[in-house]
Amino acid sequence: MLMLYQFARTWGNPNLSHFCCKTETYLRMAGIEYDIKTTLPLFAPKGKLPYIEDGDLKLADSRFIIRHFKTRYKDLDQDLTSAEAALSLAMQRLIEEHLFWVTMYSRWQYTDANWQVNKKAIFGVLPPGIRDVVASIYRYKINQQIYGHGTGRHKPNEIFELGMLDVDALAACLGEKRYFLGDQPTTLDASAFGFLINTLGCPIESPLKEHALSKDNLRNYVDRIKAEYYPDLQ
Ligand SMILES: N[C@@H](CCC(=O)N[C@@H](CS)C(=O)NCC(=O)O)C(=O)O
Repeated sequence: MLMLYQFARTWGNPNLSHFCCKTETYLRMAGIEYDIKTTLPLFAPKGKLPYIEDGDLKLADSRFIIRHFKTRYKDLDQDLTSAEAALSLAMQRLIEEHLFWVTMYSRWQYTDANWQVNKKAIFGVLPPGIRDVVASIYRYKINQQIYGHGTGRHKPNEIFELGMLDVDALAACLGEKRYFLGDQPTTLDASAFGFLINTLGCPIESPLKEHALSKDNLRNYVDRIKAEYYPDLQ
């Protein structure tokens, strides 16, 4: 059985990790059978989650994992035109390489209250004796990443201004459609859902969350996809 390694479920959502939620949502949208093992990134082959094991194959990174799902099981993007496929890739990059960092800033740096919520959700599974030490080491490491990406060099209002532009673009791209590229779910929906639920549907408070919540179509989209593909979490 295909095994998905990811963080433990929390907050009543599929996953607190945008990338894990993206990967599991692809599996559900494509109707691929799988099992889950919960773990932490320090045990992952590339030091990040998710990763999968499928027979002898061990694969990390949601992009390579979904490429494997497409060739071995089901390609949700097979009916896209080349222009739609290009739009899908561009939007995924916006979501995963830009909006992601604004949400990371919100969780790991913006307020102490957010950090405490984030810390409990990720490191709460560790024994009390080492929990705080591991959390502090990771917080330092992730904050270095946020700075290295460039996002962490801006003022809070500037960071959120940039993230809100991403949210505006997503809201405009979705419009009143059922899915981002029409009537059927594609990889872009797996990605968008994974990141939107981790922006507007989780207990991390920020101007970015408030802005995303003000977009009725994005809020309804997240609620609809969660209800349709995660009835077990309702
Ligand atoms: N490009 C990777 C990104 C995965 C990623 O950044 N995972 C985060 C959780 S959302 C992680 O495990 N971070 C741990 C770390 O950076 O140490 C993918 O698409 O899977």
